[in-house]
Amino acid sequence: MKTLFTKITFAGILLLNTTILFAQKTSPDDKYNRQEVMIPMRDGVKLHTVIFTSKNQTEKLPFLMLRTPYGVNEYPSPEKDGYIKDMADEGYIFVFQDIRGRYLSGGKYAMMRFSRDKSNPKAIDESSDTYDTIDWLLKNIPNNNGKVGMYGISYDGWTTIIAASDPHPALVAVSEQATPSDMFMNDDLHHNGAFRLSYAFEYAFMEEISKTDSLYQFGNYDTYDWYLKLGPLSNMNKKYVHSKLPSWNDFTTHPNYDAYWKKQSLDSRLDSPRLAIQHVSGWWDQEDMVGPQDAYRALEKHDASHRNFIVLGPWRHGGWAGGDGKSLGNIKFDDQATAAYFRKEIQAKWFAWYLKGEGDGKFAEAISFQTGSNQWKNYTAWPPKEAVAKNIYFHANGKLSFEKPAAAEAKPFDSYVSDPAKPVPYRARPIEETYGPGSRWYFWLTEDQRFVDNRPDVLTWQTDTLTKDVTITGNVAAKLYAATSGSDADWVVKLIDVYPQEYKKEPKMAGYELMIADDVFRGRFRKSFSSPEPITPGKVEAYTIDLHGADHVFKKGHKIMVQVQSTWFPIIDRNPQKYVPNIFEAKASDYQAATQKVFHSVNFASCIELPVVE
Ligand code: PG9
Repeated sequence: MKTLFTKITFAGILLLNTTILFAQKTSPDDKYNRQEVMIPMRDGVKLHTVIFTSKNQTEKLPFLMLRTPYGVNEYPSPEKDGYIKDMADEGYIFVFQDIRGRYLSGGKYAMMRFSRDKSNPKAIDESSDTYDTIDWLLKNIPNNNGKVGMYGISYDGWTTIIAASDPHPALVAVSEQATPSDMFMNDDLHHNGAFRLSYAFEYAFMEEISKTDSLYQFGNYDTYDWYLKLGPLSNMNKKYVHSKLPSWNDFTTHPNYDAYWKKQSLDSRLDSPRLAIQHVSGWWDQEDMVGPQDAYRALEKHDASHRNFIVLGPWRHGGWAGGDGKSLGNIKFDDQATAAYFRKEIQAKWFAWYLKGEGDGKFAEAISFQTGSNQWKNYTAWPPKEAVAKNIYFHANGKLSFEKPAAAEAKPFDSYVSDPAKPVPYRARPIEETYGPGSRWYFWLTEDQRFVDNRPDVLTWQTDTLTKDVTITGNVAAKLYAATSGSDADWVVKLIDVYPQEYKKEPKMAGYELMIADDVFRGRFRKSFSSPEPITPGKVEAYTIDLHGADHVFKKGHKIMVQVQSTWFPIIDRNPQKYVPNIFEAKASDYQAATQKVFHSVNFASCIELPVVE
């Protein structure tokens, strides 16, 4: 993404059908000179690049580069861009590039292009394009100090880490922020094999229908209705996009975790950190929360020279790039400017040290803004070793407790009917187009979960009022024992912090239900993500669902809640609940209601594994 902030304005730009919001590219009071160049790559394709050099440059400076599919032509002079202002004040040579096939660059675009065949010297990929660009910059832009850093959010975070996986020797430090790591397991396109329908479709359309970003015209403000009326996924090509979106076509032909997804994943592309790498992730990142945690974990295994670091904060996707970060949606962080702090104290100091040798070079292995207590913490490892795994169990009568269910419990399960004809909305309707005007997409993970409390197809368990703080720092997982009357099922699990019913600190937040960790699991993949299998109707199966990292204090006086449901629409497509080999080819008649049972008995003790710090 350009940054979240420009993406919000992106809708405005489209509505005006013009770029007048940023029409003035330079102004006399700018602190930087701007030049636009077309840099040749090894296969002859030229990439459009905007370079800003300081008007008062007195010493040799390093480059700071960002490569993006979202168009760089309107980027303002760096001191006017809040995301990098702190660094602009310090002085760098800033480089912004349209990646191959996007906006003003030549060549053909491929969404998350695969790595090249290195035996072919003319073969290209994002790392070779970065390499060729750096080579050109070092030779053609005077007064550089021979060092390059890269940064960027999301797609731009991905181009950053891909550059770092096969780097030019001058690339010495990167800050990858919200990179996706594995589009089948986490991040934008799927979670645990469940397809992120609305995001995947709207993003593929935005990037692939033309060289510049464009929104799909739904003609229906509440896209919940539109996606429901769409019916089976095969209607997308039949009725609407007629096979024009290469990525959508790939989604439909790769419904399982096959070589296509494995080749694309970072796991298969990262070995050891070859330069200093900072990973940045937001606790409520609605697009790529897991990617940086995953990339950090993959590299950390081989980080002999201590060059791999992670920063975790209370942010939405890219939320650290602008604004002060004192709040997110309805959630406030005790007046702490978390985003401004990141930019000045973490991001700027990181690059100052690695690119200019300024500062003390002391960076904690993991820096986290712990939510609930609202404090910055430094850890020597992520997840920290101090946390002890402790299960919090589901019980009859909607109770949740650290005690295991006893033999005597009355009812061994709770149940609900999940009907694909009436799926649970993932956020309160209307569900505006993801990047459409007035969209509340950016904050949905912090939305009050009371909006589904009264639904018969959402189960809830909660603790008594906590008599002391419960701190969780590390990875959270759900262990679900569940059965379905169908032959496939999705399981959505949400770990929630319930605010006190009387909340003097902020009365309108009384009783608020804030998601702390959550995810969906597509039942067919319980044994293997590559070879799905039907579920035997009625059979109790065990599901382990990774709910990823959290650093949160459930405060004394709050309650801990868990919700389970089987639809989360339309961010997740509807599971037909009748097993079909490829859901993209399911017929309307395959979509069937099913009775779901979630067990809480001695033998089938569903629980959430919490990383508790005493
Ligand atoms: N989340 C966006 C994205 C990244 C990579 C692939 C597909 C989508 C983004 O904000 O760039």
